[in-house]
Amino acid sequence: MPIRRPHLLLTLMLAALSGGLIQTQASADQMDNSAAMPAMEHHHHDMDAAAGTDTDASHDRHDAHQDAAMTHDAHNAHQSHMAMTKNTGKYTRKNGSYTLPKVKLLDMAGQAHTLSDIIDTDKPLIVNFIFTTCTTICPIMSATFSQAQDILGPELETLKMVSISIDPEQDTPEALLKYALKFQASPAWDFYTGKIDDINATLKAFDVYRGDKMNHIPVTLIRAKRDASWVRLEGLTSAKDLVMEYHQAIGGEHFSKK
Ligand SMILES: [Cu+2]
Repeated sequence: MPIRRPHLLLTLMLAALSGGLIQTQASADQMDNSAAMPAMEHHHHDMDAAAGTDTDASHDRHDAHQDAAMTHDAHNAHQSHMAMTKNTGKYTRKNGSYTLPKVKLLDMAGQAHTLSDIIDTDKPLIVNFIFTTCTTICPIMSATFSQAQDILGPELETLKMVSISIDPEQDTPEALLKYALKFQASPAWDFYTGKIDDINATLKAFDVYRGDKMNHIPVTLIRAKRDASWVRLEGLTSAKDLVMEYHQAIGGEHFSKK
């Protein structure tokens, strides 16, 4: 597969190597699964399933596998997710303005950045909220971001895409790194995690906090520039729709140059 960010792969391999020096049995198992190149190949399949329209088969398998373990509430949330995944291409759009908390988030290398440093950029922003172990809407949203990169092409250099984890306990910087590689994230697309309180404060500020990751909603936020209000898309967009919404949001001054 084409690796858009060879430096990410290198970081991942270095992380695996340094982990190897002080490995426990559990981490050794993890490394075996994650660091080896052949393991990456399996992810293609996941992504293809997520990107395609017919994911019913994987849903059924997923339902069967989850039924035993899930609580009633979680199961209901899961079912509503399943309903949502069948609605790709139906979304709502509204404007939003959000007051962001003074928190720090961690990038894929484990470096801390203030949320305002991440968000306060002159580049247009596209932001979503995901967790790497999600088997429902997040792989679809991430495949959409991945495909949007292809549509945007050279225009990618003029914008920033940001995915913020809603599951900071599972989503270590290394987990995000693997996820970024799986979805062929370009240098324009960054992933962040952080301390639970900081992540929750961030999610609350963007009105995407739903108390439990199983209840999360598909939200994509687009901001044309620093002082502009946000365009809030709720629901699953196709990559084409996302790019169309992005171009609409950044408006004439960028768009008319094309
Ligand atoms: Cu999800």
